[in-house]
Amino acid sequence: MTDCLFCKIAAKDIPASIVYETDRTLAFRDVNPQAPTHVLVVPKEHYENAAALAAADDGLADEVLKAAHAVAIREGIADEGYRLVFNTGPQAGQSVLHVHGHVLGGRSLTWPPG
Ligand code: IU
Repeated sequence: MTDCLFCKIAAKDIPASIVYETDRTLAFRDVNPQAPTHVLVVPKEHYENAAALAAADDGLADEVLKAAHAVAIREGIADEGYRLVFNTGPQAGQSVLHVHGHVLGGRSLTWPPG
């Protein structure tokens, strides 16, 4: 998608702090981190949100989930625990319409979210 920020990051047309990559996924640091570790995991292919990714039915959602856990291991937060969040749609506050999982950790996280 030509006008999508995360498509441009996935294509390396816009720089990002990349922490993990596979053929079909990319993980990069959030520019406005909400925790000591705050990494976004995206499929390189454009899907608007988690619902659209889940409907893709080609194993890509599984790859994104595995990439998120690989990021947690690399960041050293897999054992202590981390949060994986997919804001989906306006009421959840999704602001970038290219599905992304937030991998958050490195501090104690409160619940419920705001
Ligand atoms: P959201 O779930 O759509 O609200 O999350 C979008 C995230 O994308 C948010 O945490 C932003 O800080 C982050 N982000 C980014 O990392 N780089 C950017 O250029 C832009 C947003 I715009």
